Amino acid sequence: MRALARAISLVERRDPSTRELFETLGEPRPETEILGLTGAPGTGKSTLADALVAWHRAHGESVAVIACDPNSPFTGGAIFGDRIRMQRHALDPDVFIRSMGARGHLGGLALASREAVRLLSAYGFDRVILETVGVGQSELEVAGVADTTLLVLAPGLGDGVQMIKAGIMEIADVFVVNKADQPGYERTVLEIRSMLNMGPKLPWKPPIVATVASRGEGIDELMEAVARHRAFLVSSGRMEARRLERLKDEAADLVGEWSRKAARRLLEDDDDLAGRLEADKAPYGAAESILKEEGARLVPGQQ
Ligand SMILES: Nc1nc2c(ncn2[C@@H]2O[C@H](COP(=O)(O)OP(=O)(O)OP(=O)(O)O)[C@@H](O)[C@H]2O)c(=O)[nH]1
Ligand SMILES: [Mg+2]
Repeated sequence: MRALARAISLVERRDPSTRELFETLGEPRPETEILGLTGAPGTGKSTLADALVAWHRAHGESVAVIACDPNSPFTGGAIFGDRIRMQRHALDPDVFIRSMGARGHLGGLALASREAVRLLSAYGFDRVILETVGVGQSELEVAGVADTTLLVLAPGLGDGVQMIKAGIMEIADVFVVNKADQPGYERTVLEIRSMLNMGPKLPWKPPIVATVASRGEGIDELMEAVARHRAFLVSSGRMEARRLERLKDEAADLVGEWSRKAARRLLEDDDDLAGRLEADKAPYGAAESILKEEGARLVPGQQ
């Protein structure tokens, strides 16, 4: 468990030494179910994650939760509110919970969470839950890591408008209307339903499930919806397709991560490049020549 935590810290720091590890570990085991939890702040994602952990443990499954915070540069797995909330699982060896911040660039958190999933899967966890805050770009990327993405909404937070704005409808495989004990819950369900009806007909119609996460209510129905989505992914061949898409995303993100770091170093060290920037008064020529002429040196460990 300690080695696992350390490996996740290396991944979070984007340490190049992890490459060796992943060349040995390969892809996550196909039987590991990866669940994404996203939604606006305060909708109850962490409370729901806690309820899901309890549900999985009651069904004899081991479960890991990674709380991704795109707004934090580096959490180092520090103890914060969510972990304290989940302390009832603290002594359970079949539960692993930690937070992860976003370091570096866009795509960094997606890469880190994908690699964390690989580690957790190799370690043997049956289920991995990725919680991300909000509905911005990096959260969408993290959602792309999951097999099934749950979009969590709560009544009275004006989420309907927010969803359309962020174009987030497409990433929801299951809609969760949490805080169903609060007034306005029927209205939120109606809003989602009418939005779904306005959109194009899709082969998977995302179900809407009501929960009261704080009391553990609706979790059976929710997990049933998740299982149905998974069965759909497998039977339609989308599971396989998603895995390849994810590898494409990862490869592109790695090109970004590697080349950005190395280019910054080259630009510091190379007087010709600096001279070029000063002459051009524009970045394009220097950027192009770095990619064309220094390609091999952009790969970590190749300079
Ligand atoms: N009434 C009610 N309150 C809930 C329910 N689920 C969560 N809450 C409360 O809503 C508040 C926010 O819950 P969190 O689980 O922290 O929400 P979150 O989405 O993780 O929030 P961020 O991590 O800040 O984005 C807490 O005070 C919870 O106790 C619910 O089903 N009903
Ligand atoms: Mg939370």
